[in-house]
Amino acid sequence: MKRKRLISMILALMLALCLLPAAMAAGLPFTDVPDGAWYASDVENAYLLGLINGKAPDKFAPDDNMTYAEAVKLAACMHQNAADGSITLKNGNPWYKTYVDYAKDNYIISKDYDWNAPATRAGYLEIFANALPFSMLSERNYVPEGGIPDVPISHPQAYEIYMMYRAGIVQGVDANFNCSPDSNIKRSEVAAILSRMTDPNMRKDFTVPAPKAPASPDFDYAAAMAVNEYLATATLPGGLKPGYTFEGVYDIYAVYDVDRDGQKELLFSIYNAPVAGQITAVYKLDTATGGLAEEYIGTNATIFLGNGTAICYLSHSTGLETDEYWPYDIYVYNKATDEYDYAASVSYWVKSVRDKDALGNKFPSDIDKDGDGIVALVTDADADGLEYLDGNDFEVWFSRYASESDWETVNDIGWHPLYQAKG
Ligand SMILES: [Ca+2]
Ligand SMILES: [Ca+2]
Repeated sequence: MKRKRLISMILALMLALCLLPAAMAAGLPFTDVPDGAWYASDVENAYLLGLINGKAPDKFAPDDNMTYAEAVKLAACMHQNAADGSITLKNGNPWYKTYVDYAKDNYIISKDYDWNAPATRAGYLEIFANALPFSMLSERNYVPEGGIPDVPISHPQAYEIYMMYRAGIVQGVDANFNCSPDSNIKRSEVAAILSRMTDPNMRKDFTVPAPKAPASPDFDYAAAMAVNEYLATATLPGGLKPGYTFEGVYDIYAVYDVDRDGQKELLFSIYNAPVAGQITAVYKLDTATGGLAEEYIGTNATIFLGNGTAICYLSHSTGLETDEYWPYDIYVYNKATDEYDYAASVSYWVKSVRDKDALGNKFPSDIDKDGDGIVALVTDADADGLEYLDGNDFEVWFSRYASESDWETVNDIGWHPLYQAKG
């Protein structure tokens, strides 16, 4: 908190002592930035800080669009300036290659864009939300999930767009806080974003109202309200309170079609909790009530495979295992009920850890046919009792849940931290 205030003060001093008087004396060289334009002070600020140039000595071209290549150059330079205090990046071949490489190396971007195409507002905000450390984009505005009317929670860039609203970097294109995510960003808007990102004094304070209830059940609305409820009361859909009062970035959420039925689900993974509350839960739209219904609940160490199998690593070992051979439950997605069913449990006995179990039974060397000192203990939901399996027998048994190729399909769930300014 103190440090943030200090940075603001330094910036304010810089502006007050040197930059602003110079600006007033010199003025902007641009003939196409009218004094009364909403973006005039932003252009002045961004230009004087060296963040953006004109398109010609006397033209800023405020209504022109910006390509993804130009956006990444700005983001890379802003990041380098914040990290090193100076900008040493130069053009490459093609000219934007050095900036793209820098942006990837520093986790500003994680994919390639259509570099010569004009950037959309959503694409631009996605890049710039990662151009400064999270701590320099801390939230100052209450923006409930779902509150930006044209950015539903399942929008691919929703997380970054909401972050930029909450940090006061953008406030939308109209009085209803619409974002217009698919329209192309203008250079005037770019100047405003650069100026507000660099100078916290330029950021905007506002509050976005709660989303309006839709006429008919809607996943995006139900998921957004569930996230808002968790942030407010640490309560999950159905009333489960897994952990502690929500206090910061510990828990994560995602919107993702994890069961691959063509519909997205809302996932929570909880870490800010006692061990029993450290869960991952999957919720689908309940079309009868318009709320959410639980589809899966297990530990927060669950891996969802693309074939519908979920491997749920348990929170405790049996004491006969190593980290490499940790016990897990297996769940299988049931298309008919649209829920995950418990299917089996697997634990291991690693002889080098203990050669007798808690009951004094000796390691079953007769079962360890391949002689590697490891046997699997398997419980099937539809069979009674524990069964020892070894080597190839275990591989054959396990293959009903996942083949080698199924492990290549592990869902890459785009988790995001849950955070929110207090409402
Ligand atoms: Ca789904
Ligand atoms: Ca073995």
